[in-house]
Amino acid sequence: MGLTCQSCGRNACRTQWGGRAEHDYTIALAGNPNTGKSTVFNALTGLKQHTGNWPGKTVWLAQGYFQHRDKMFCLVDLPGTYSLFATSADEQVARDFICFGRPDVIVVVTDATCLERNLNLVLQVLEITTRVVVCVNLIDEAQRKGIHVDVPLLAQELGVPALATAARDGEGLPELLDAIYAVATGEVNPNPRLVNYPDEIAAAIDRVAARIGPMLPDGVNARWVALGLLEGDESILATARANAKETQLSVWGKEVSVFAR
Ligand SMILES: Nc1nc2c(ncn2[C@@H]2O[C@H](COP(=O)(O)OP(=O)(O)OP(=O)(O)O)[C@@H](O)[C@H]2O)c(=O)[nH]1
Ligand SMILES: [Mg+2]
Repeated sequence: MGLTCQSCGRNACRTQWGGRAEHDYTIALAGNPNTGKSTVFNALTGLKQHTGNWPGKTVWLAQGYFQHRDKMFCLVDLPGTYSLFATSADEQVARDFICFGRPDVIVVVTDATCLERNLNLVLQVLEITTRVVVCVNLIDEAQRKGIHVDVPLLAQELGVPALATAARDGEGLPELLDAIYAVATGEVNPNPRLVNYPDEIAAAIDRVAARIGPMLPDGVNARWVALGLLEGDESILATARANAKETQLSVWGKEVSVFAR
């Protein structure tokens, strides 16, 4: 079975967990390649997972489940990506899920040994949603290399929860679970710092976002799609064009069927 935004998204959890519908949340694990996403995924989900091929792409995604306190969570392990301005098929799958899959929380797994490079993706994700948790992984490697990361300051600067983990050893994972829970349930409402664009660009984003906003389903950030279009992101344009007819009715609608092709 292929994994789609529908099968991986909130609806999937509702279907698979039946009566627990109102307690389910979908969490996406995003991050640069090799930051430990799958290690976090395996530690949190254990064997309760399955993989599927993203429709139309030879990209495998893993989807698994875990319970924390009174809530059931569906976790999706995304391919590594440096940027949401996607180039490879892997990156497009990650981009599509982050932008259009409407996860309740996005955990960006970063590498503490080269945090600066990883923050590019973090800032891009913060453009899309406020519901972000930053996981500063490989903190043990950083310590070994004499790199100190001031994680509380990072959280303060970004405006979202951030915590240190050494996922291979399970360190910091209880705190990560608490942060995911807090953001998913709304106990914590992050207030991320956003990029300030020059007035001309900000005005263009507003204009495009106002035009495309009505075509997008709830929870899809029109501002981000506008940014992608203004960047000339061919894959976003192609997605929009390929579905131009349905777009008038329900493309990028609740079913997000555009990705099942
Ligand atoms: N020292 C240390 N190694 C880790 C940690 N987390 C993961 N690793 C190791 O880092 C390597 C990459 O981990 P993965 O979980 O495969 O990384 P990934 O982000 O899923 O990689 P891609 O899916 O290829 O993007 C593996 O060898 C892990 O064992 C950690 O906290 N500390
Ligand atoms: Mg992986």
